[in-house]
Amino acid sequence: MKPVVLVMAASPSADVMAQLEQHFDCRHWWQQPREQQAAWLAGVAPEVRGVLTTGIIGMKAGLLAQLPKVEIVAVNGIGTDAVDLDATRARGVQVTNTPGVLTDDVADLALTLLLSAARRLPALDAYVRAGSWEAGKPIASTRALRGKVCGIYGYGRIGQAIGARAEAFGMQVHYFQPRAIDGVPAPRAESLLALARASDYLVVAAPGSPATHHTVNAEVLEALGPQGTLVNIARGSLVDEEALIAALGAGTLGFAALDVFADEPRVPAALRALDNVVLTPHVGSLTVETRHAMGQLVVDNLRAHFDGKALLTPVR
Ligand code: 8YV
Repeated sequence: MKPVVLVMAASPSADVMAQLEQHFDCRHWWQQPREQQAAWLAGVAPEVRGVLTTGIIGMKAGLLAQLPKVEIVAVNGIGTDAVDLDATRARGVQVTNTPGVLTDDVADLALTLLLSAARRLPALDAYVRAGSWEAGKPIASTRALRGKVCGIYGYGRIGQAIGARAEAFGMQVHYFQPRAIDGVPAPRAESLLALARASDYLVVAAPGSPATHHTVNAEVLEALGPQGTLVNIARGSLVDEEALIAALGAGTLGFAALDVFADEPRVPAALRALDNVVLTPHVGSLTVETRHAMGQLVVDNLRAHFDGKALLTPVR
């Protein structure tokens, strides 16, 4: 008998979905109409042995408590901040994620956002669409990237991939994270505040956790300054969103380029109304290639677990 796996969200890869059906008895939560999801879940929960979830849905203690036979939670993403790891550990439930395979695409999106902010891409796009070019309306010059400081908050795999790309654009890379990294040429700032003071662009690439919650606060935003730009491709929880909206509105922060938000998919109307922002809907890893690779890693971890083999990418 195939193990019952609760699938919280579909993969865009048809091949991944076919493999899931081939190897597991899949129960698709995401296919249920919203108002029926709770009753449907109560019906399938007693048989569930594995869960496929996302970095955003994660695994809350409440859902875990409903799954008496669950053995493994496979996260289709790198972030595990939405998984109650204390609860999974207490139950002896294995957790896996998808490190490595999404690094390049997330770093590419960080640079896409940084460049969009630097060259004011949304305003230029609107200018052409509105016929302002033909009407001969003025266009403001933007600032070059070369020589500017790109501060990277969180200098792990993704942070370093962002650094390599920023250097290719002639930027100077500095970083901050609590633990210094040996053997990297980029200087480490003594604090996040010091990094913000030194940076023209501050890119957030640290994991979401209670320790990083709202660490990008009013003081850090003020230190980044009226000519500064905040880029966030990590988690909305790291940034005090109210302080960010206030700083952007007052012009004490120049610009923000954001892929992640405090309460996704809800983006505050006050943020959407600002013209010194560029906003994308949490799509750092959303390419055909990366979503396939992530889904494949999820399938491989689930198969390894149910075949009694070592997990490929366990979360410890
Ligand atoms: C995904 C992410 O969008 O990897 C992460 O932690 O936030 C993203 O790659 C998310 O997991 C949804 O699948």
